[in-house]
Amino acid sequence: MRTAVRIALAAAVAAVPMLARAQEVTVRLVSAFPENQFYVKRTLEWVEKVNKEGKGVLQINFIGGPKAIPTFEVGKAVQSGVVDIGFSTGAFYTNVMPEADILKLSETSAAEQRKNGGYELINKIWAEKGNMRYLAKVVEFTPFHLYLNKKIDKPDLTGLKIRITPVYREFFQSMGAAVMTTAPGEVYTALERGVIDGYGWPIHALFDLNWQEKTKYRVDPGFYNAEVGLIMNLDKYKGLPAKARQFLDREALGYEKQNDFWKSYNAAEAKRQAEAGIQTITFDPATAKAYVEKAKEVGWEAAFKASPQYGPQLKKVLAR
Ligand code: 173
Repeated sequence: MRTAVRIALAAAVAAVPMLARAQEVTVRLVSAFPENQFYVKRTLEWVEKVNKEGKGVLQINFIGGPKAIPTFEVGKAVQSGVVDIGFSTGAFYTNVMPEADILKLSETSAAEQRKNGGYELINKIWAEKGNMRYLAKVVEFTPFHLYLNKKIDKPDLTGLKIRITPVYREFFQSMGAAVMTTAPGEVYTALERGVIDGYGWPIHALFDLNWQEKTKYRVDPGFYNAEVGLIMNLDKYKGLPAKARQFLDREALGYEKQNDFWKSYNAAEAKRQAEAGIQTITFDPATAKAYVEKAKEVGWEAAFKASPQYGPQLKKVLAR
């Protein structure tokens, strides 16, 4: 072959994958939860699957956890487009919009919210107030609990200092607690130094951060429903090529559809806590019922106050 022809051919062959690559979009993801948390490990497995199936279409680049962007700044980073996707719970980005924390009051499932208008409403609010697309909820069916190092015999937290996020604020304050907001990454040290007498946290993921070493009691029953989701900068989402956007929607929904996983995981985690020597504090049935009802009442009251516009609309699709 003549050199010129050979060069032209080689260029044509090289151009094929280049064209395919030109279509491929890479998005950047950060986690508001510490990298050593099981949540993140599970999400990275999902990212690996996405990247394998998304060759030539979409790739996700995991930037890191709170060392990259602090826990309570992830929402802002997604809103402004500093990063494309955030892995976070709503309680961590109430600085973007108070509605974010209302998702903890979900009694209907994410699957039900996809059908009852909830998913559309959430996306209307997230777009309008947060410049975000709510891609999927990937933690649910998970109650929060109060964990303590001092024993109580009734729902009275007077004189106790409790670590919170917005999730627990009004409820714990209604029981007389002094509260202190911290990111998950700071709880271990606060416990170790005796700065706090307890903390709010889901039934699971205590062991990820070694808190079992510094925790004596879990108060039962649990309350609310932990929500962790994937949120995306709206401009970035809208700007994706249609094929990439549809692929991402499908993959995110596939992740959400695995949420039943948490039911068995949570049962195993409760058992593991007992085996680690964490004792449960329980109340008589009437007190336990009143405790859960109070959480709910206080939660919705705060939600309506924080968002007179969307609180009532959210209640219609989240509450049973
Ligand atoms: O306690 C927390 O940090 C918190 O608000 C939360 C919310 C969802 C899942 C895990 C933790």
